[in-house]
Amino acid sequence: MFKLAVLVGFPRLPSPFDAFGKRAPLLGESIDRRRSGRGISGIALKAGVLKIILETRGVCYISLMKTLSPFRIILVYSLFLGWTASLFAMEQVILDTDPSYDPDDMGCMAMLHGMANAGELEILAVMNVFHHEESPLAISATNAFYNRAAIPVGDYKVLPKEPAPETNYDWFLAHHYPRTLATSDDAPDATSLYREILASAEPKSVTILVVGTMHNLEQLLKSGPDAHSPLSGIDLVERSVKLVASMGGNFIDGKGYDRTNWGGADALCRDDRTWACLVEEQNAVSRYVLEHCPAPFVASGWENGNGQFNGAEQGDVRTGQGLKKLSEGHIVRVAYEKHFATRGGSHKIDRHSNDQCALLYGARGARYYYHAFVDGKITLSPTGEVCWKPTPGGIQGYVAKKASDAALAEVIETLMMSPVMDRDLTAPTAPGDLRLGSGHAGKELTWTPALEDTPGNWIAYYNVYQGDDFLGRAHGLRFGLNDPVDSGDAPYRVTAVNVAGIEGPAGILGG
Ligand SMILES: [Ca+2]
Ligand SMILES: [Ca+2]
Repeated sequence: MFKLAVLVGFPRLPSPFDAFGKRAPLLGESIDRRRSGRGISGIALKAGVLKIILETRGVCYISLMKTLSPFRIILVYSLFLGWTASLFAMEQVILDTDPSYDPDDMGCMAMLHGMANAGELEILAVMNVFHHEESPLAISATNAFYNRAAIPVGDYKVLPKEPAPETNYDWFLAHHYPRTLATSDDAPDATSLYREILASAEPKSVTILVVGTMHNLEQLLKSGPDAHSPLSGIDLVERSVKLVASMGGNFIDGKGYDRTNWGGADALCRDDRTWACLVEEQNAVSRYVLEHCPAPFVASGWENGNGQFNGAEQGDVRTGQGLKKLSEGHIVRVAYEKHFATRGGSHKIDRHSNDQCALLYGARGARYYYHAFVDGKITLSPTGEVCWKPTPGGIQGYVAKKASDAALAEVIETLMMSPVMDRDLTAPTAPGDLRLGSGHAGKELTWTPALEDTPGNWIAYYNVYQGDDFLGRAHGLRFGLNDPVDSGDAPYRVTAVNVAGIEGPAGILGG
């Protein structure tokens, strides 16, 4: 395995720490990024491990090990494992999140960017489900902070937006960090973005990580054929989605009351804890998804991250305090500090990790972290009671902690502290094989994927032009031409844009 890593893995090593390059200005780009980025783990890697790896390229694993301190052996070992694993599986994920009152959503974004650095996964999009104007903007700022500003951000459009309280971290991030989204109106509708991405995805390839409520998922499942796909939402999810991993429920002994994203439960209502009462609308949304989702669905209940609640005695997985080791302007550290500033002070910022526990399973699988019970059916009652039963042919389940709370916390917090890679300034290749054809919704332009071979980076979307006219953005491999601008016989041009926002050369048709 290690020999394979040496021979095959090395050529895939990323060069994330190239000299700082020029980057396109983002909205509000006056922040001093030297203050706001790149934590100590990045510096340690830059100064040590990568230098060692590059200098010892071709040296066999054993002699390499002899030259390294135990600390570096662990780091190199994990790099080997990461890149070896990445040869076989590059997960493609969509994060569905509600950055607003809980900072664990920011912890999830940090974890995903860290796993993307190591080549474990690609973040196809981040969907916001919260009604704050600043929630999608905070997502955009976070992607920009990690030098992946072009990752598409979808938004739940059913409810009108309202401003976040100025004490909230989503408000602060939106007002203090550069971002690509100017307002939430600039974010595409999450349902449409989901459909466009899933329509071009490989069969059963996309993992949806839901760490907020399931309103976006409900809209997706209820959607009908549109310009992106002739399939219903349910058929599209069945075709393209590999797994839905959700933070929600309560599976202590396979049965209990939810108190989180699935609507809470009236059984937990107490005079001093009205927030734990059932939210009927949220409960109804979650029931719809659980009853109609055709893809494998696995939940991590509140007892995993926050099991020290209401006498459950399941243990908390506490993370966050390690963020204090990052630079003062690090966006995730700042989010945690702002969250706690009005809740006892920003000096102590560790908390339970419900969202991260669910995300860890969704992105990496059970590994040594969890026992996974995935061959059954979950039911959620109108009063918030959750029940899981093994069922022949069942594809729904839950995970229960296998590793210790401390071990899970260390895995999660280490990922939350992942370095910020330098911006990928090398452009993707041109899309290939442009064709005009007739799709289900009329005339359409299709192409084959462009390539982006800088490790830790990928194609975010495609720009479509006719002549000098910009026709629009495509989040897949097709673009409908039912409403083209009148550019006569001017050639069509399609370019790929990587997650860093660098646009490649055009594939050209006609002219
Ligand atoms: Ca959340
Ligand atoms: Ca590149």
